[in-house]
Amino acid sequence: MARPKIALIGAGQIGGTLAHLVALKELGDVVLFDIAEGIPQGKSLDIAESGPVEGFDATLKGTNDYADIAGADVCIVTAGVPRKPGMSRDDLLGINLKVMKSVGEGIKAHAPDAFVICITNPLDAMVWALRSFSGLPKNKVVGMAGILDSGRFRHFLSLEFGVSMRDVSAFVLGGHGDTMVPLARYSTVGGIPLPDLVKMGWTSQDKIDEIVQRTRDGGAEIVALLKTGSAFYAPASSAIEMAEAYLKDQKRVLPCAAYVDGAYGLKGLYVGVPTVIGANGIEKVIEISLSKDEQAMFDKSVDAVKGLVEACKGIDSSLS
Ligand code: A3D
Repeated sequence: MARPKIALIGAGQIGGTLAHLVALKELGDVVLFDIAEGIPQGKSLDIAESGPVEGFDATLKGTNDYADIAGADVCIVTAGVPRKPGMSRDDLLGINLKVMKSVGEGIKAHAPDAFVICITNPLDAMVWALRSFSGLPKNKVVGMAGILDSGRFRHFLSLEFGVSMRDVSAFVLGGHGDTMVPLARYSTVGGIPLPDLVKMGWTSQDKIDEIVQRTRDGGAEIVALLKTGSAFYAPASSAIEMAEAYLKDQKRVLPCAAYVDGAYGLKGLYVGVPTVIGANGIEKVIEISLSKDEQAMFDKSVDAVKGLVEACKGIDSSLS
């Protein structure tokens, strides 16, 4: 059986890291696409030359031609511009919307059967636009954010409790922005929910509140440190987890920016929710019950996403 073909649209910081991870994990052969000439070719060759040392079997091809992504099983989209210190994700909307148009048309023409994972910011609006421009089925186009946001939450919690990150699970809902909703009630250490851990005296509510805020600001914390771009290692790992769930039909329960129509009272909006990912893409959107306060935070986050979607429609009249 032929190896899966994985097209990475955008060969910048995340794209290059994705290519390396795909090869190291032997998930398939890589086509690395970018409009910048030489970058995808150079990165692909560099990673391929690590193959004899790492001992992986995968081919890597760098390209500036969409025809090379033909028949891809998975496309991971990072094309566009990342933010710089002082910028919000939303400041990227105008420029990245144009990029989504060309990427969506490229995927539509050459890889219409792919499972498409969008990472470009502002995430929830860009994945919505990419889905519209590509015309692909809604269960096959999804955004990566929840795994990263909950990964950050898990990391900070493991530091607070002094336990393995593997034993910490965490839940983040809503849009990938300042209004994201980390849910303490559904986050656990060794299966024990955070509110119970506060009652047990292992931590304090103030500490949890601090960690929730640090999670919300997790992207900005890295941007402020790097100064020249945004996070790329953890975002790449998170998207790879989604690609692997699809390629191996793992039925993983993963938080993603999925198309929600009906659940959570939403009518056709991309927003971060728990999902099941398997061979059919997004196979299920899991609707959890929310307390009054949680619902209010979720509604605020949804409103922020709706505002960005409306802004996209204002810029490009072909979107509806
Ligand atoms: P960067 O290293 O700048 O790479 C972006 C690449 O896109 C560059 O190589 C560009 O040449 C390329 N590009 C620009 N326009 C096009 C086009 N029309 N077609 C193809 N390629 C193009 O950025 P990065 O890899 O650090 O980040 C990529 C995106 O991911 C940015 O929008 C970030 O804001 C976003 N991001 C999202 C998350 C989430 O959690 C959702 C996290 C981190 C970064």
